[in-house]
Amino acid sequence: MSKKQTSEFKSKKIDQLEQSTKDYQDQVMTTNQGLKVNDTNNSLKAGERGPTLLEDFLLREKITSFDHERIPERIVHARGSGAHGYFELYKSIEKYTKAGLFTDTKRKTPVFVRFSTVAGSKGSPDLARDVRGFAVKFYTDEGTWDLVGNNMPIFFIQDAMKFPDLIHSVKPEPNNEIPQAASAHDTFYDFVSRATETLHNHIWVMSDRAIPRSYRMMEGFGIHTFRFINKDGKSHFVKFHWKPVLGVHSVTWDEAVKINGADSDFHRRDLWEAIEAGQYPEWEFGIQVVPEEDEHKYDFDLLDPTKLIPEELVPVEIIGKMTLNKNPENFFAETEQVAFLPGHIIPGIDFTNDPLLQGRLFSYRDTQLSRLGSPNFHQIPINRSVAPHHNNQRDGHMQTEIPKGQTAYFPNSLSMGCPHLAKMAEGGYTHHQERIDAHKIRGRSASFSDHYSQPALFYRSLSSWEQQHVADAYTFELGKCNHKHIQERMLWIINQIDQELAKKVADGLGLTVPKKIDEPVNQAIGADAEIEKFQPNSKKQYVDKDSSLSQANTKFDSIATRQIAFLAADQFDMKRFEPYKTALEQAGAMVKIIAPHGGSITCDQGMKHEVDAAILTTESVLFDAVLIAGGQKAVKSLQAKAKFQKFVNEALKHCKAVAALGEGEALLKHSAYKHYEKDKAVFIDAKPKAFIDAIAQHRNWERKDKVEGIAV
Ligand code: HDE
Repeated sequence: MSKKQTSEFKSKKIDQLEQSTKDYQDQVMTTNQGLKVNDTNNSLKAGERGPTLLEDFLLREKITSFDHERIPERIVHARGSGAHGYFELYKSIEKYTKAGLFTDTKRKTPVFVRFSTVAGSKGSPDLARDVRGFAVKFYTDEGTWDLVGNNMPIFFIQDAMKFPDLIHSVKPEPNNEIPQAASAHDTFYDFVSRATETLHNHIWVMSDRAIPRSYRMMEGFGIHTFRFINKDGKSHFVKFHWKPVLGVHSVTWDEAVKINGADSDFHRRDLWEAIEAGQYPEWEFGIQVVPEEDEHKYDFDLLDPTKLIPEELVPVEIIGKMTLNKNPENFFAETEQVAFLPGHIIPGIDFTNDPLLQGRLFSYRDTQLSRLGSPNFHQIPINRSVAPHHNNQRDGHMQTEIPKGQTAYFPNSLSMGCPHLAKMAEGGYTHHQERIDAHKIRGRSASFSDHYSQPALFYRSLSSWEQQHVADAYTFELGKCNHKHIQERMLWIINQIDQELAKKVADGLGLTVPKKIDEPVNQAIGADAEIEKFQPNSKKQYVDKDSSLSQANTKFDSIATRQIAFLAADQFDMKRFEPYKTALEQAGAMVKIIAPHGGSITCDQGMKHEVDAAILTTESVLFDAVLIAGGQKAVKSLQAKAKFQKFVNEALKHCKAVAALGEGEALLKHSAYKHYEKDKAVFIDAKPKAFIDAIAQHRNWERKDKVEGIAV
């Protein structure tokens, strides 16, 4: 995280956007035609109590505009938040690619990023258990490149043909439109249990990755294998990675459920506020490169998007960094209208035959046509490339440019052949020449048929607390299903991934893991044969564990932007608080005063302190750590409101760092946690550094079993 004063880079994309930005300060109100308006409160009527007149063009303009101000929400990824920034290259990788942004270390390439959930509607809560979209638009000098990825390195399905089925199964059920932004329902598990290619992405969704602490604390992945092409035309396979500088951190499911109620914009607000505070989110950019000759070296197919390349096999090489340093000026104009297309590509990068990627190359342009309403969506300011565009495409709804000249075709002589074709030396895009000699078939490669090895690798690689969270998530999700045969089928399938996991889930559901799946419907749809095909012995173990898959191995070196609740009331002990406040803020954390009432409180030194939130308006789950004020009178006031005790209990239950100053220990003493004195993340009058180090650890999971019984 860099501070605002050290990073005020303004990109050429922002310069371009400023030309379309409108500022209404000190301006008189007008109609869209520039006519000055002196009354926008009353319609034109025949008499004060009479009917409104058809003549009222002011009413008509205002109401018509309002009537049409919604556009269709994205069919998936409807809920999202965006920000501007830039990409910097650490070192040239010209041996792999000729792409300018990856060879010119002097460039700062402007980007716009949109993070999203997948299943929920535009207004759904941020903390749904779901995959997160991580879409990056690079405005490069050679054209716009969109890397439209997710926060998980694999996808649910292998072929675009199944995407509508997947999405129909996870979206609210069609008869009653229930549930919103939730995968815990029958149709999803009916599908997942029958389309076992989904299992790998599915187990990631059961993990903590699906409930991030912040967009700023999650990884991003391009998922598909792409190609890099260097200036000699040589191709390498490549997978793209984003690694957050703050590390990968999540909340617990109990917190997620409560955050959704306490602040359903939790992630959106977090991103916005971090950027406004000058705590710019940063991700390092990494690549996994596989030489073409190694295409068939692995136990999985590089074209199969349900498989990752374990970092133990191919390490990620870090080559650059992305910084987000500017919030949008207008949500609709920028975040809503931005259109990402995997087909937006630049010289030096090319596609592979991954059948999911191939389908995406069609879908995204198609969907923008109904969402944004016209093939001219590239002219919307946020979508404009910084590289100039010239071609013979013309007209259509909302053409905002005025193409000059007599011709709109190629070849022509009347315009001297212009716009003329790019020569290779001028950077014309050419496709990698891959030799294809094949039968036209509707089918799938046998090399895609191992559905269990990588879910098992993922589960094996997790720490014990992460594994417990996965078991809890399966139990919760399946517990919400109403059909026993779906639950049992899922248990049978989880058992193929890990028997201990299946047993835990079965115990939670009050069921047993079935030995055989015997459903009448199986024969009809050929599912028995499918199950036979994917028996556990096909499970391979090409690596024992991959450390990059566990959040226990992430970074724990910063408390930048962490939210610290300081529970305080009038007459709190300022002398004890001051060194904490200074140390926490110097380390980049945000200290918020939570008091019995709003307005301000006065410390024992007679100074007034503005209250950030009255206890009534906030919740423990919105904070990363808790600091309890000292001072007899202040602590008495805190004890007089039961919600302060609940606040502390909840922080303890969620394994967060808690520090009490002086008399503040009384709140800990009365908490439901009896071992607080021996806990490595609970402090009484300790040095601020100890508290800071514990916050940087994110959570003290050693406490997990001891706080199971705390009822909050
Ligand atoms: Fe998408 N996806 N997707 N998807 N996707 C869309 O495009 C689609 C897939 C992803 O913030 C839609 O503009 C198909 C994989 C993100 O605006 C739509 C298939 C990955 C976003 C669409 C996939 C993604 C979308 C809806 C299977 C990760 C949000 C609105 C072949 C690599 C972008 C839109 C934003 C959005 C189709 C699979 C990521 C309908 C057909 C795999 C981050 O076109």
